[in-house]
Amino acid sequence: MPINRWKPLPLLIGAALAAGAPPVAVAEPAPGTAAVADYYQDAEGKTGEELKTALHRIISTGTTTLTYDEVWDALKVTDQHPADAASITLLYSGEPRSKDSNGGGADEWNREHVWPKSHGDFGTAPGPGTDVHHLRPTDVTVNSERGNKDFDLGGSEVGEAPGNRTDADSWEPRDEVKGDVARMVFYMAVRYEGADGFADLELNDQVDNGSAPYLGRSSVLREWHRQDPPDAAEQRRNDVIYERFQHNRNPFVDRPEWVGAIWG
Ligand SMILES: [Ca+2]
Ligand SMILES: [Ca+2]
Repeated sequence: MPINRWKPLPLLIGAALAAGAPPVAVAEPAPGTAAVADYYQDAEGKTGEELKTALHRIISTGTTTLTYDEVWDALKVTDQHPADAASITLLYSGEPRSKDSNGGGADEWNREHVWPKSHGDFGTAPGPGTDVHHLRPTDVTVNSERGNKDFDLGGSEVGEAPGNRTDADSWEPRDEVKGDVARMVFYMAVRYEGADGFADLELNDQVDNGSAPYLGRSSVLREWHRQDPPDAAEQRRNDVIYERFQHNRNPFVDRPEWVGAIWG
């Protein structure tokens, strides 16, 4: 991995300088910021189930869990439109929408669970249903159209979100967020392992998973991860969640090679 991939936040560069630390970590692999240089220490050198277990422990430790109500305010920060501070970016269309336009109307925005909450029946109690690593702003009716479908290729184009496709049993996001969606799903499979009364969420290679705690198709998601690697905006979102809200990170945004190391 190139070590200059990361663009640390100016704030953290300043903090690192003040602490006498070098402004940019040069160790391989480069972490997101100087503040997370040790974050993945216990996962280094591991693969397979051992890596998954180590990452689960890392991303479940010292975290803050939001309420479903707090998710609104978090998304207004994590998904703020880059050119309009009064708007969020809709995940599936990429378009801006006013932050205040979230009253439930057909052309307002709401909180899409990229891992559908019925897949494992976790609802919106604090836990997987409020985890902003996979919660994103979407148009209300586009959210309904996605429903709880698994991810797969194909179908007809979604009218209100061009580039996305859907049929009776699957949803294909537009190319720009295919990898983002895949990495959110990978995060959920590692973060939730059957603790605190919630189901153990896992990938499989099917559609039509219904209310089982599975989401597919894993082969397609891995391909999307390769086609659409993390960009600066996705890395920045991960940083903001870590620094300001949940104090945990999506390892697959930071270390894309760990997808293959766990799932082949
Ligand atoms: Ca992307
Ligand atoms: Ca799991």
